[in-house]
Amino acid sequence: MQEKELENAPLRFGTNLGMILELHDMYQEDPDSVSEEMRTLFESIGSDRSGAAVSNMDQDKVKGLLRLLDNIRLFGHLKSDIYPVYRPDVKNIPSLDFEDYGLSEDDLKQMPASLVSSHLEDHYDNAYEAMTQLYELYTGPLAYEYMHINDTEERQWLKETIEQQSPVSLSDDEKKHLFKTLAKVEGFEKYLHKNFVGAKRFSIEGVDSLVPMLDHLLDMLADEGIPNLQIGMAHRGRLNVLTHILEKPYEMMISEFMHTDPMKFLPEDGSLEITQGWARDVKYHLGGAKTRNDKGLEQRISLANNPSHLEVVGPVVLGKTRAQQESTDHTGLPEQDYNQAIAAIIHGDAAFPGQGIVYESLNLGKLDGYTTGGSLHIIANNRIGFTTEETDARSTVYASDAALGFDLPVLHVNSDKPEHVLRSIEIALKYRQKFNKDIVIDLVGYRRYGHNEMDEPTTTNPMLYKEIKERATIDELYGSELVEQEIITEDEKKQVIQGVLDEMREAHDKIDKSDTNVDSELNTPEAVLKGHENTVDEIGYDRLKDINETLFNYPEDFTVFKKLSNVLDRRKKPFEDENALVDWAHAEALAFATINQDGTPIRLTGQDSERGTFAQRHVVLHDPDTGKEFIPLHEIHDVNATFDVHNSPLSEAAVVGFDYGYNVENKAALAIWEAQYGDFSNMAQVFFDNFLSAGNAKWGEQSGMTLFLPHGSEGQGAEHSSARLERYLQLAAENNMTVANLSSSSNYFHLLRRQAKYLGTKSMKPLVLMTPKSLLRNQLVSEPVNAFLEGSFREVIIPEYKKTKVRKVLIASGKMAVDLMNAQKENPDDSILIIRLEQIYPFPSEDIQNLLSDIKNLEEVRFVQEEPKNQGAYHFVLPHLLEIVPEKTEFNYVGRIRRASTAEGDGESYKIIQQNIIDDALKS
Ligand SMILES: Cc1ncc(C[n+]2csc(CCOP(=O)(O)OP(=O)(O)O)c2C)c(N)n1
Repeated sequence: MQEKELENAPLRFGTNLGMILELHDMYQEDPDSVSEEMRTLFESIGSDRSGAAVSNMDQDKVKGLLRLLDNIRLFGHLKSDIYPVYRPDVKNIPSLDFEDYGLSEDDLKQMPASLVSSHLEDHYDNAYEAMTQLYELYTGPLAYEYMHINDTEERQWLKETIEQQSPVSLSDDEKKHLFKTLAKVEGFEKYLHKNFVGAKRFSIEGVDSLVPMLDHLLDMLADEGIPNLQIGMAHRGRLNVLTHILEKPYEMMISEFMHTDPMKFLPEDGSLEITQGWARDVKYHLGGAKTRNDKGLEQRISLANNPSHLEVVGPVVLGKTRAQQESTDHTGLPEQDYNQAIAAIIHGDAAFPGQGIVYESLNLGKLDGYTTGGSLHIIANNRIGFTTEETDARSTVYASDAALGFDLPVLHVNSDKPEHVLRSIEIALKYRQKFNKDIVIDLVGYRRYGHNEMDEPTTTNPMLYKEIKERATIDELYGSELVEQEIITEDEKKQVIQGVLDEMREAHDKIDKSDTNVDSELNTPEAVLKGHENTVDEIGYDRLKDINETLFNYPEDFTVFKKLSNVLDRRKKPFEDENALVDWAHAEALAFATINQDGTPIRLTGQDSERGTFAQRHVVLHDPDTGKEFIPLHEIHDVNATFDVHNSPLSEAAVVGFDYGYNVENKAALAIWEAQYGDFSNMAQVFFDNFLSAGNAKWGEQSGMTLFLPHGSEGQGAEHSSARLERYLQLAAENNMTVANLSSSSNYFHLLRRQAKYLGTKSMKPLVLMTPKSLLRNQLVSEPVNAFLEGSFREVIIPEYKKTKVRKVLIASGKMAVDLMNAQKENPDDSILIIRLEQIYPFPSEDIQNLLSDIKNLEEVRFVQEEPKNQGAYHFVLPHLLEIVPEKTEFNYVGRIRRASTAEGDGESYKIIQQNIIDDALKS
């Protein structure tokens, strides 16, 4: 016991060494003044167990040694050999020279090795030898930052793993394999550089050992029985990873440089899946998936499609990983197996500290709804971003420093020391497997060329490039090391390097230059154009009633909070009284239940989505006495699909990216993200612009992600009024999504069911739904049960009308439509017909045109909206309406004027302005 506590001492007290030393002083004065644990420690320092020498030793020397050891572990990385070129000038680093700790070589030689570390004691005769060894370990080409970690077990484990590792060394065969891999990585870039002069490829050179690192990761994943690797990365080195990790054939890659058809060379065995959209994308954004079987386990390696926007693919990859880890074919919550998949996210050194999405994504790491059991983060650190050097790129010493705040270990490794690079990924994976947490590897290298291969970096970064230009490439460096070690001969080295170039030449020669692959039509596929049909859905009364009853099957030992119980009990009424109505949230619960029954798993996330921002949903109940949770939807009969719901962290971007990725991987699931207020969704704009709306066209990446965006001007000011409907409508084209703003609870029910029906088909597409706020409880939106039993989604809701009476048709959506209906109810006027535009995109031209041509005395069509004229749907619907409004019929806009802000900041002004719009619209 005593022995163990002594062994752990330097690490367990970590950065609190100063405090320990103070306690030691107290102990010397009065042993009872410190805790028992401390007493045990201090007694053992003074005991014979550490050698009689220690008991007689000057206590200050012992303290000096403990301080030095602590500092080696804490700050060794600052003096480490992790920079192949251009060592930064880091000032005011704590000294790690023993003399500065009041110690001489002789002093250290008098002390036992066990004082340095228990596991070094058998290997070294004294503290001097052990300390020197420790110093070399912590300041070598692989350096460590872990002393900041709060969890003692983790810190202890890392310390032992780091300090007890065998020396970095490979067998001769492993060295040869590593050399060959590096030769391929380099040869690939060199061949393209020479043969496609000036073509952008974002060469990996300088951080080449990323590829052997990933290759080694695959070996280890096979040993661990993890079949899926999800990779996310930007442009840098991507072509190399595609070629050497996903084994995209050289012929395919070279075809892309020649603008010939790469698909001709797609392996026939189906092991490589490459999708492409009809609009296509540049080659360094394309992903793919490869099934490999050469590591002793069938492995699927996916590289996510990626837009230019740096780092945004990170959460997408996390979502994809989570989807692969979950089984969703049973009732209740999904079951997650961390060993089904792992994410490896490769970052840029300028982008990692610069882009906030990285921070948002790291924050997902330990959260119930988002964890993937730990991801591997690798910073491909070439020490420059475009032309910006580190001193202008970040305020911290390392590119990785943001990770420290998340209690993550960071391993810094010199990219030109490939054997250490392999060791780094070994430690990283072990840590992930042990603690199910993220870990960061900072792979420190350089960038051989400019940002792309056309740039001349000496123009802007002369001192850095002076060193880089003198640096030999890694195949040469490592090959020469092997020659020196007599593992290969100089001739063999040359042959391997030349062999890669020959192989690429052979592939190049197979490509027919005239076989051009230029498509200027870019036709949208039929299945996409076909879209979603509104077929009649027969639910049946008994089925819905059974669902509704089951929602109240609380467990016997579960108490529902009284106030809430009264609210929920109202949901019994519509099945007891035909005049009682099903409101929005009730309709949603019924939709979720039937969708689950039809076999579709559901995942709903968003800030406070379990309760609902407007206290409307209550999909998770909490026992007020025990705090226990209960999800009534898990009680529904005959369900073989999960219902999962999570309150999200206060992020929009990362969580949207995550759920987009989730749905891309698990296309059969209804993945819904809900904004707290739609206004905040623009924090995730990049995901709507670059993935949701365009992913299918660019990459053939289909998603059926659903967005719930509370929308509506209700006098709450500029920031609780608008989900920026206009943004989605501007992105809408080629049937790429559905955009809707509803005013009926049954229509909501049917739209969710329609969305679910198309999941997993070629016609699946995202749904962007403006959801209500005050309308959640508005009687005009609620409907009786029979509206749910049989029917289909209505893109336009046209009430009954008297053909000969109608003079004016008003078209409005959502809250505006309901406000108009409300006003008309008070002052009925059958010359004015209000039609509700529920689906704005695809625009239901035909339905509206049929109506307009049915009304013989039609004088005017008014489009009425609550959003300012430059916002909302107006600009989108205008050309559609102008096409279908009959020639002699007047067309007018009724609504707010053009405004810079979304809504009035003052509730009283809002009321007056809104009333004016209603009055104007209903003017006969
Ligand atoms: C969000 C975003 N902002 C700006 C850019 C333009 N850009 C492309 S690469 C690059 C530098 C990236 O540097 P780093 O992260 O170090 O990666 P490297 O290219 O050096 O591998 C910049 C600024 C971008 N692609 N994405």
